[in-house]
Parts: sequence; structure tokens; C-alpha cells
Amino acid sequence: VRSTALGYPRIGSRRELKRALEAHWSGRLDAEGLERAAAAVRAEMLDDLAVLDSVPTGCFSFYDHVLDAAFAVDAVAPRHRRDGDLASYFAAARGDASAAPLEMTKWFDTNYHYLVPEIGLATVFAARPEKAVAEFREARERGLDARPVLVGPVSLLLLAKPADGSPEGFRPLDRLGDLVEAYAELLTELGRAGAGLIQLDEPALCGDRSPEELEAVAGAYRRLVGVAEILVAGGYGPFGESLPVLLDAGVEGIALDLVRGRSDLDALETLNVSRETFVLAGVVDGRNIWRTDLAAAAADVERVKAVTDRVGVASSSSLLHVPVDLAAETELPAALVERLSFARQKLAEITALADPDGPREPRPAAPDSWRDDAVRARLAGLPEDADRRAPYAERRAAQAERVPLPPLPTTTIGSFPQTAELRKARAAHRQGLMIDADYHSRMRAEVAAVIAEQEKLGLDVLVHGEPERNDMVQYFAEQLTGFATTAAGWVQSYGSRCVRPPILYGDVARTAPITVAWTSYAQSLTDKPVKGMLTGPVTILAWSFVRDDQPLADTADQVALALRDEVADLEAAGTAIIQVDEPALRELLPVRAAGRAAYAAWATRSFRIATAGVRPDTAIHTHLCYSEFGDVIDAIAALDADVTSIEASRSKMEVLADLDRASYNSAEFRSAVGPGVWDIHSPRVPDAAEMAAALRLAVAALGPGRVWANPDCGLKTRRYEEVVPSLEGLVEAARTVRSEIA
Ligand code: THG
Ligand code: ZN
Repeated sequence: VRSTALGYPRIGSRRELKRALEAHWSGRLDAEGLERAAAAVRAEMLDDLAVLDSVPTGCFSFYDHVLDAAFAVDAVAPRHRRDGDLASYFAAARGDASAAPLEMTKWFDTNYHYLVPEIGLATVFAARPEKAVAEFREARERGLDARPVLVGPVSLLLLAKPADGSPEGFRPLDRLGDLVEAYAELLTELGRAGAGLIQLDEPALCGDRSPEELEAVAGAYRRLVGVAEILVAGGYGPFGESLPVLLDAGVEGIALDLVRGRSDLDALETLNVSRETFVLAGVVDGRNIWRTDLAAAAADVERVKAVTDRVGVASSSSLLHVPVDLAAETELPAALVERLSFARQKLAEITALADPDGPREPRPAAPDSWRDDAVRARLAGLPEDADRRAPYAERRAAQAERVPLPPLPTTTIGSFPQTAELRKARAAHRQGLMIDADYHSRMRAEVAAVIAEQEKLGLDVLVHGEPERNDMVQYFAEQLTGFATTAAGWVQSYGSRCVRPPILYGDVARTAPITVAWTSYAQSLTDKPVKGMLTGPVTILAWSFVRDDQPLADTADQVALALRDEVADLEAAGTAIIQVDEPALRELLPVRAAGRAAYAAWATRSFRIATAGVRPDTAIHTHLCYSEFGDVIDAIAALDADVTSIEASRSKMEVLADLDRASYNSAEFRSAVGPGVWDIHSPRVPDAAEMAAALRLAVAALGPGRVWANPDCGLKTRRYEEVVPSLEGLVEAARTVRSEIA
């Protein structure tokens, strides 16, 4: 049985690539220096991967593997072509003075973001095998059995969007025939360099695919199997209906995700597979950090062996989604460390499983100390009905009486700029160089400054600015039981940006109020209402590594109960408006439609458990960080929030049309919406006229009584030089449109 992994972390075990990239972009490191740093990161990857029988290559990336695939077939938008490939690559990834970057979006149901290739009728595909060949050779020169990995042609097109100016009805997949010829050339070049088996990642085949799309898959792979030995990997669920299509096309091998796509194992047993087919059993979870149950995994491998004579053991997906090395964590409790496995440890698990005499012990059960019987009792006693006490219309009247606001009330999403001084203070505090009292007074001074600034700007509903929060999930994880946070457990989120997901290992409870003192302090400084700011249960789960020994829904309910207590304490302290953000509501939406209704049911219920305990005259706000919410519109309605702020400016308010649909606009539920009028993802300062025009569109679509005026998202990544004039314009725009509708 051969051992392999489908892909590996590529930012460097100490984020060396992140540092080199950011130095390069700021002009402090030339291209040669960047390439030296990259070579060191690749060498470290190969040092780790060398324990495997088959070593994946080409999984290094300067920014994103989808962008790498687009460049490998020369699918570069004309506006991104520069002198030199690296300059073109970074122009596409980040944009520059003369061109907007490619759009970035979520990679399946993960917290990784990829760049969306733009494919049109005019795109000319041509093989550019240099990167793939060079990385293959690097591994071969070490005497390793190397296996090139590339995003496959079907997924590349299904993940792409039509280039601007494409005719109505054009889909990138229409270009599959041409693209496959470029792939054939790539495979040929890799073969010339000595490659045998080549892995094509087709994660898009883990989603629902139409009969026409399956026909396209069959055609593409029938062509490519004539050129090279191909292993097709999915990695984000079951192949389902794509599995027989791929096998019939004659692919050499298939890599199954036996963590999230277990139904493929049953299917394999009924499909009459040739005993020559190479099947990789993806039994080591590439998405989570729990030690593998070696006994259960070995049993799965045995099932595969009963079907075919050529079996390998692998990770379920690329290991991109987990941190590199558990050994870097010296502060975690021993009972937790014993149950964890990061990328390096997972490689050892894979080799152990591939060894017929390797260890086969099951994962140790969770210790009793991770249980909290009080939380379990409370959960068991949860009322079936987690709804607000009054219908929206009644709440709306009560809230207007408690907090009178003008039409088009102005507010922000929650965070204010995290200045260099704030970050420095946080780092000093973390390293023990600044005592708690000093840190607290520094943060309180920041809150006071942020309140004063908002009063000066004339905003209607204020925020405390969140200077005390490092990350909207990690901050809460640090204060709830059942969570651990890592010192160096970085995972790439996009490009050079990383996150450190907390580990949710046990029953969750709140031991003391978390945010109340900050909100109350801010409120003591002003007569304007200050919003309480919390992160919702779904987002806390989505951006953490979560226990896998009970349904996510149960874990979400535990987090929701802790938040419910925080909401109650905020309300008791006099907070009239409480915002509970769920930017990741859409992220966890199952890739296949079949799972979506059940997901929406538990996800929205957990939000209501967190929020529905308040009085009718307390307003619940929520915020979602994206604009394509067609898929989750009913779920957003089911949150039953009083005000929902959403991203809208980049889509030029087109999202308002979605709100017109179904439940969100039903007679009984016409709650308020804050479609963002300022794109905070860009450093550009919008003028008041442009924001007023956006507000007019919102008023026309929703009616004057339902619109709030706010930016698209939190301001923590922006600078005050942009924030102050933009918010001045926002307040002016709201006043202008108010006077028009008066
Ligand atoms: N928190 C978490 N996940 C997220 C976001 C978040 N996923 C979606 C979206 N927001 C991703 N966006 C970012 C934006 C910036 C950074 C990371 C993800 C970022 N990270 C710092 C870096 O890489 O330098 C490190 C931050 C830190 O010190 O903790 O800038 O908001 N969980
Ligand atoms: Zn946002």
C-alpha cells in the first residue's frame, strides 16, 4: 500500500513565504530574494513530504493554486500582462494602479479563498509548463518518486467566471475542448520530464453536476487518459455521480475523500471496478486537526483492498487547511496534544497506515474533564422554540420608541482601524512586556477616541471600535471554556494572509461576561446609542477547528447558549442594540444541495438561540460579508434579525434585487437592511454623491423605512485617512437623501 498526501501547506512553517511576499510587494525584497525564500519553503515542504512513497509536487504557490493553473495554460487577462511572469502574476492577484485584481472568493466550504479566473471566447490557451516541470524536477533531483499536481481543466472552468464582454449565455465550460488541448500539452511536457502518474484536482466534481457537465467531464478525460496516467482527486466531499463517469473514462486512479465523502466507498463496492484501478483512500482528514483513528482508517483501507489490487493511503484533501507542526505548540494541555495531528503528524499517520505492520490504535476518547454536565443539561432542556417573543412589526414599533432614529440611520459595522500602535500594544501585552492595567487603559483610551470621532462625524448609532479584539473569532474563543488557541497554528486564508483557527475540543461555556465592560464604557461616554458587538455561533464554528465527535448542530447550540448569556448581560446593562455577526453563514453551506435545508435549519436556529432571548424593544442586528446571497436568502430571513447589513457596493446595489424574493420580503417579515454603500475592501474614498446615489437605489427598492446607511464591512483593515472622509461623506449622503424623502 503506497502512502501519499494530496497537497501540503506552502506558506512555510514559520510563515517565511508570507514575510518574503510582503517584503517584495513593499519593495524591500527583489524578485531574486523572493525566489530564494520560495526555494527554501519548497525545500522544507520536500523535507517533510520525503517520508511518502509518492510525493506531490507543484503544490507550492506564490499566492493561489487556481491562479497557478490559470497561468499554466496562459489564461491571463490582458489587463494583467506585465513585463515578466511574476509581475503579471501579482498584478492578477493583487491589482495595481492600472488594473483591478481578479475577484477572490471562498474555496468550497473552507476558510481559504481563491482567485476567480476570467475566461472568455477570446482567451487563448497555451501550455506554460515551466512551474510544474521545475517543481517536479526539484523533487526528482532528491531521488523522490514525484507526482505533479495541477487543478484539473473541468474545475478550472467551473471555478472561473466569464470575462467581461462575454456574450449572454456564455459559460467558461464552453471552452473545455480548447483548454483540454493545452492540458494535453502540459501533461506531455511533464511526461518528457519523467513524470508517471499525474494528479489532476477536480474538487468541483464534489458538487452537484448536470448531465451536460458530466458529459463534458467524460469527453475531457477520455482525451487526457490517452496522454498520461491520470489520478483524479476531489477532496471536498463525495464524487457521487462523477465517480462512474471518471472510471468509465479510463483514468488510472481516483483519490477518494473518505472523511466527508464516505458514500463514495459504498459506491465503489457496487461499481464493478477493475482490479487494476488505483484507488487512494483519503482516510486522514485534511481539513481538521484531530488525530486519526488508525483502527477505523485501517478498516476503510481494507474495504478498498477488497475492491482493487492497487490501493494507496492518503489525506482526504490537500493538507493546506491545517497548520504545519504540532511540535511548535508548547502551551497546549497534554490531554489535547495527545489527540491532535497537524500536517507533519498527518504524514506520519499516512505512512503508519500504509505499513502493514504499523500501529492501528483507535483515537483515545475525550477525557471526562472536557465534559460539562451543566451545559449538557441546559442543552437537553432547550425549548423547541427558539423564537423572539414578538413578531417583527411589534418589535419595530417598540424599538423605535426606545431608540428614536431618523430615517436612513447611519452606523458602521463594528471595527475601527487597527493602527500600528494598537497592534504594537497587543504584541507587547501578549509577550508580557505590558501589564494588564496599562494594556486596558490603552484600549479604553482608544475606545474614547473612537467614540469622540463618531460623535464628531455625526453618526447615529455608534460602536466601541473593537480595539481589544485580535480576531472576531479568536477573541471569543480565548474567553470560552472548551476552546484552545494555538501559538503558531497558522493556516493560509488568501495570498500572504493567514488565520490561526482556535480549537474547539470540549463542551463550551461562558464563565464571565466578555464584552459588556467595553460596551458599557463606550456607552458611558455618549448619549448616542452604542451597539453591543458579538460574533455568531456559525461563524465561530466555521473559523475554528471543531470537535468531530458530535453533530455540528449540537456544538453550535452550546456556543449559542454562551452567546445568549452574553446577549442577556448586554441587555441588562442597558444596551438597546446588539449586533451578532454571521459573515460565515454562507461558508458552511453544504457543497451539494441535498444537505442545505438541514444546514440552514440548525444554523439559523443556533443564531436564534443566541439572540431570541431579548425583549421586543431590544434590536438585534446582524452582518454578512458577501453579496451573492441568493443561495442563503431564506436562511437570512430565518435569522429573524431586526437589521441586516450586507455587502452591496461592489455589485452596485444589484443585490437589492435578491431581497425582493420570497421570504425576506414577505408581508410578515420586512425587516431593515443596510446595503453597504462604501467598498471598504478598496483604499478608494467614495464621495458623498456616489453614496447618496446608492442610498436612493436602496430606498427605491426597499422603501424609505427599511434602509440603513453603512459601509460594506468593518474598518479594521483601513486607515483613518480613508475612514474619516468616507464616513463624512456617508453622513452627508444620508442627510441629503433624508431631506429628499421628507
Ligand atoms: N477572521 C477569521 N477568518 C476570516 C476572517 C477573519 N475568514 C474570512 C476573512 N475574514 C478572511 N480575511 C482575512 C483578512 C485578513 C487576515 C486574515 C484573513 C490577516 N491576517 C493576519 C496576517 O496574515 O498577517 C494575521 C492576523 C492575526 O495576527 O491574527 O490580515 O477576520 N478567523
Ligand atoms: Zn463584513
